[in-house]
Amino acid sequence: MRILHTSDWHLGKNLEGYSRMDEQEKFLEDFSLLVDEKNIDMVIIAGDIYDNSNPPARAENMFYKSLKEITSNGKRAILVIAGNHDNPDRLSAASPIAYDQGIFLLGTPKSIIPKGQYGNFTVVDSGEGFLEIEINGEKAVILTLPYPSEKRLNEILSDNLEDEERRKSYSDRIGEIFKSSSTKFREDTINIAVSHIFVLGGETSESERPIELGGSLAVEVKNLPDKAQYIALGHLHKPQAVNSKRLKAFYSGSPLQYSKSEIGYSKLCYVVDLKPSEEAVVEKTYFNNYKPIEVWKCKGIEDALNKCELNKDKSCWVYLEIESETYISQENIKKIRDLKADIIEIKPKIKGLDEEEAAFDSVKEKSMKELFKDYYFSERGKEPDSEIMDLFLEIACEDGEEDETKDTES
Ligand SMILES: [Mn+2]
Repeated sequence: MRILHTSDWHLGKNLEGYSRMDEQEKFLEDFSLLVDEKNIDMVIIAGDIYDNSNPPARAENMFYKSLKEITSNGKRAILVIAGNHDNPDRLSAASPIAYDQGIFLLGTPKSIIPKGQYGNFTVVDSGEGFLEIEINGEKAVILTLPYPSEKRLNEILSDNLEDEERRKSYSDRIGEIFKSSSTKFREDTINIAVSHIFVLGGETSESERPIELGGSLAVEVKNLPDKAQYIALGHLHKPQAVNSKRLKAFYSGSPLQYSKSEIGYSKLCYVVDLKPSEEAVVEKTYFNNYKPIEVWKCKGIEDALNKCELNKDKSCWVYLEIESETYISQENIKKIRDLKADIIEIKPKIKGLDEEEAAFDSVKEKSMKELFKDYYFSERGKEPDSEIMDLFLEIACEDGEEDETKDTES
């Protein structure tokens, strides 16, 4: 059996207000071709399909369109689990029409795929946290753990565990779940697991919303299912293997660069060949990068203008850092933005001052209203209209009433 492991598509995501959906569409077109080329039996998407729980219609549309292409009328299985960015119920809501195509959309750790025929495949056994599927004469037992928030985790455990069990650390509780579902693994089956969790020791980027707060939602390597031949993970945006000599556990990472901390390496997915009781053969397959994120370090305004002129037709997102004696005038900011599209940020590097001092130096003489105007201009290349100005002043003048409710998981 040959599977393809990917994750963290984050469809609908913006980069500081700029939509990435054109790039995401290109990725999806390439991806459909790739699964054909590589003769993939089953595609596994390990969570964070969308960037948030209420994705734009265009993002949902491109997701369904590519699922349809990938599955090719139920000839190729697709297994999708929810990540911490997805709304689990919404993700699995399309199941009634997805099932016929051999597409499985799992929202929560409690989700169960009923036994039966799906497209060209048979789910011969299933329950909370696992399914056994027959694909072209081969059988695979798949442990499924969609993003286990503390709340969702308690929902599975609350029925049959004592208080003390429930107090166990998050990692141990995940370990218990895998231990119990691992009993479904057999010697005559392909044995794999899929989840969206943060494994302790993983290398993070700036574009993941942290799953763990203060480390409490991190999972230790010892709590992963060690009998699995391959563990397909989602959450970290840099592709990487979990640091373990025994396990083949991988983060595929996101298909696109979603922050400037993701510039230094290529994006990819894993193609994995599996046979019962044999070691998995894992191969990297790299994605195209249609619009890289770049940081341009410029010696001064002239240098910045030159770079923009030279690269004005290049497709890329740019963070401009300009060495300067003083802050950068609105006139120059406008010149730069007129020359080159998709400049995300223009940041002066003022000699002899650290960043904070520099920012303070240029702002201390101005009123809040002027500062907002400057900021708006630097971001949008135009002055804010009166409606936006009024709204800003209204908000800014409300005395420090902060929203205390913080959503840590959706
Ligand atoms: Mn993610």
